[in-house]
Amino acid sequence: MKHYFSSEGLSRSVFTRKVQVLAAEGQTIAEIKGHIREIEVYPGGTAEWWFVPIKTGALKDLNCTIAGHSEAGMTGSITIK
Ligand SMILES: [Cu+2]
Repeated sequence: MKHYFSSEGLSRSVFTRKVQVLAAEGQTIAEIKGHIREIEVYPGGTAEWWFVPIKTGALKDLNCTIAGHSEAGMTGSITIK
């Protein structure tokens, strides 16, 4: 099942260096550069978000935006110190 990693607060608190996309076998298949707010990850895949924090904060808006997933507990918080 695919999932989303979504946090508007994180996107506003970091400078994204790149997002690296890996296939199920582990090899890199794409690198994405620029402003990122949400990443969709498919079954067996991996996305690595490389960033530099630019401000501190306690972010409570991490969630999966697929219908029913946040309600099922796919939420989280991020602390940048
Ligand atoms: Cu999900």
